[in-house]
Amino acid sequence: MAFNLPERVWWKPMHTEEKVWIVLCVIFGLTTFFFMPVWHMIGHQNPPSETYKLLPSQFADKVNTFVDQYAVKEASGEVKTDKGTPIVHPPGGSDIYLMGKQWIWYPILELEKGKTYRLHLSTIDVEHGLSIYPLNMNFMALPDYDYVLTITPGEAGEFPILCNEFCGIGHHKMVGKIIVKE
Ligand SMILES: [Cu+2]
Repeated sequence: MAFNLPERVWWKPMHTEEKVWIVLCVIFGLTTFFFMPVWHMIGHQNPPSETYKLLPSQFADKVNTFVDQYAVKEASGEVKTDKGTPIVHPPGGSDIYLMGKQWIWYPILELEKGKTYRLHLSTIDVEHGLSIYPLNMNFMALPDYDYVLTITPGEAGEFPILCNEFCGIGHHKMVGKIIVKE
């Protein structure tokens, strides 16, 4: 077996087409880079950035008070649930709460189409990601932070909500629901 030395000058000078491509790529990269802050100002696609710091136990208390106040009741007086999770119907314009915990979204929100709500999002254990399906929307949910999203459902139906941050062994089962009524 023989080893051959590489040619002393192994590279070839750049071809004109290759130079053109590199210049185009650099221009494209720089344009998108400098456009980022511009898009932030004029893009109208940033979530509202209202956040509060609070302990997970404080958030859990708020969620429990919210569920007690607005839980949907069966004719028998029992709280209506879906697979064990209570269904909550808050009035339009109110503050509503959604809590991520290993491995459910709690509670199930029943909202009215066209009404605006202030959705408080947080978790009481680890980081979770709120993904409202099939909308292309993802929001990070972090313990110790109450993240407020102003939402106005524009379409009636049932919208599954998924967790999109790996949060442990039951992550794939972490599916909740938002119900929007006409
Ligand atoms: Cu998860």
